[in-house]
Amino acid sequence: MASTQVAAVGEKAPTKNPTLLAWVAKMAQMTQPDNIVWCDGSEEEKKRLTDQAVKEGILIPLNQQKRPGCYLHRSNPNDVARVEHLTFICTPNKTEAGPTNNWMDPDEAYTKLGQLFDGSMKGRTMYVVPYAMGPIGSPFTKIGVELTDSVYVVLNMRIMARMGKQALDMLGDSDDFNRGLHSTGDVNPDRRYICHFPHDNTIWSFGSGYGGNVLLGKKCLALRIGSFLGREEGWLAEHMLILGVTSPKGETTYVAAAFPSACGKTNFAMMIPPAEYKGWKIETVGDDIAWMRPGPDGRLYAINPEAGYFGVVPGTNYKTNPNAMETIAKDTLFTNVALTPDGDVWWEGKDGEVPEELTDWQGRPWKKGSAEKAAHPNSRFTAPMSNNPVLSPKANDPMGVPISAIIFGGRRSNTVPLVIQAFNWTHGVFLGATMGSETTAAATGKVGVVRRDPMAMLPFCGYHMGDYLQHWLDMQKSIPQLPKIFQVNWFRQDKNGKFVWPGFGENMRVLEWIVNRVQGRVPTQETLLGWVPRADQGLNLNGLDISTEAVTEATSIKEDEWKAELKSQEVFFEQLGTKAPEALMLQRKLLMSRLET
Ligand code: SAT
Ligand code: MN
Repeated sequence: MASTQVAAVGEKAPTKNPTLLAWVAKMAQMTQPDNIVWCDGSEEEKKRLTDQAVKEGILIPLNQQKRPGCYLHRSNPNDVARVEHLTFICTPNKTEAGPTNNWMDPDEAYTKLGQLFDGSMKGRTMYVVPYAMGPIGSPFTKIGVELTDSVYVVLNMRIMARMGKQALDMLGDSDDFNRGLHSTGDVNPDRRYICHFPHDNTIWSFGSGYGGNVLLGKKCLALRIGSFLGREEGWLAEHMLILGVTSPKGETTYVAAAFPSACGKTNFAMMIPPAEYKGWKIETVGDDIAWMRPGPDGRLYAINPEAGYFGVVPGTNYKTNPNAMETIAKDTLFTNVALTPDGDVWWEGKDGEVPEELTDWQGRPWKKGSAEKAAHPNSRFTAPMSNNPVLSPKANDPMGVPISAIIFGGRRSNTVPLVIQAFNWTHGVFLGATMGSETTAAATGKVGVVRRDPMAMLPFCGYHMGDYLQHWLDMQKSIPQLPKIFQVNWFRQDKNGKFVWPGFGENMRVLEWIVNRVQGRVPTQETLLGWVPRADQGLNLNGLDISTEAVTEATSIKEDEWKAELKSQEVFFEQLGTKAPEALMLQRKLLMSRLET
């Protein structure tokens, strides 16, 4: 880009922020876009960019009677999920990134990606997307600016974050913003890199157009860079939903819960309690990310930094998640679902009959009974949280909500019982640290293999996992009123491979027990793993169509399984080397001794 055009970056720009202008000019010099468009987040801009995306075939308008304001996007079939093997933490020192992250030297990464970005926006437009993660004006909120050549990214960022003028105004003249650079490149997996530079508050993403690889506010800023900042600044950036549960008496308890990608965070956050729970209410603060810090009253306060949901579509229906169905009824972008002949969307697990004929997620004709899935297993919706019928009135509260319970939940077909309460904070951190989960389609790679996924943060922790766990332990000192910690598993199976716990809305029963424990109301039973519901005064199973054997199976603790589990935990702790926190090693030893006696 010629220097006169670079000057135009400043002239057309709706800001005088010198750091921002200089950085945009520098990035434009490298990527050489034909145009630079500063996004303001207005309705007019949304319409203009949507029309343009439709004209270019990036978005397919859906039947506007059936789904007003909704569009379908088909990504490149080689680009359908996060790519963990191509995601890097670039710290000067490899140890800082730790053994669970891919590492690249920052100089090497800037050079390598610089070559890819060099001229990558020629013939394209660079969109400057200022965005806020967190409510405007909140002391928790962080500002980011993403430069992207993808109109799909702009339209998604507009839903997922508070984007445009409001973010730019909040930034003012400050130089404290995340510098995100994204180019779709030629969508070649051999030239795909998602690089994080935590010391520079910078993210460079090249060669993808999909989800968590490119919506840089989400996993990249809110979790990887966020966790790094959280450690420096004394807070926690977590892969957690946040919900408020209100009892018929009007008492509201806020809960944060970590589950790996595609394990039901969105469903849990929007759950409708079963008929038995008349008068109870669940409200969503967030469905994926929680930023938590100690508040002035000694409690731990959480905000959801996002403004929308990027949820898994397959399996969503009026039984599993009616509120999600309402949320995606309008103003939603669908990615990689199937298209019906009348211009609606379809996916495996949707309510009603399977249509005879569809266009599949790759745009190919599809017939009922076909062996191939019509929608990609990781197909997604991007929907504004304001569409959610049970959005918490606190979702935009700049101070966030006080968290009384933290839940850790993996996807485990065996070993881990339905619910356990940790003995104390350190033991709770141990439960979170030793979480295992079977892999899902949310990341490329084999599905269904158990991997250690501490706090569901394995793919999202921006520094050494051992230091991260120590940070969790250290946070105890700055939270006088600690939340209680729990572990759950909705995914236990019997020997025929059938889920023993019905899950979804019925998880309300487990949540009620958690609330009762937090409020100090029910007695409990001690086991070697932690506190569990008592057989007599424990889980409310009234009106639940489930056999006693199934409940026994769901809640059972099998010592042989736990001996194997401890072995696999050992491998994980060994990986952390000298950074494995002593307190957690001791927890492991205590559990081992309880198992042996
Ligand atoms: O593609 S995303 O990373 O945003 C979704 C997920 O894996 O949770
Ligand atoms: Mn997630």
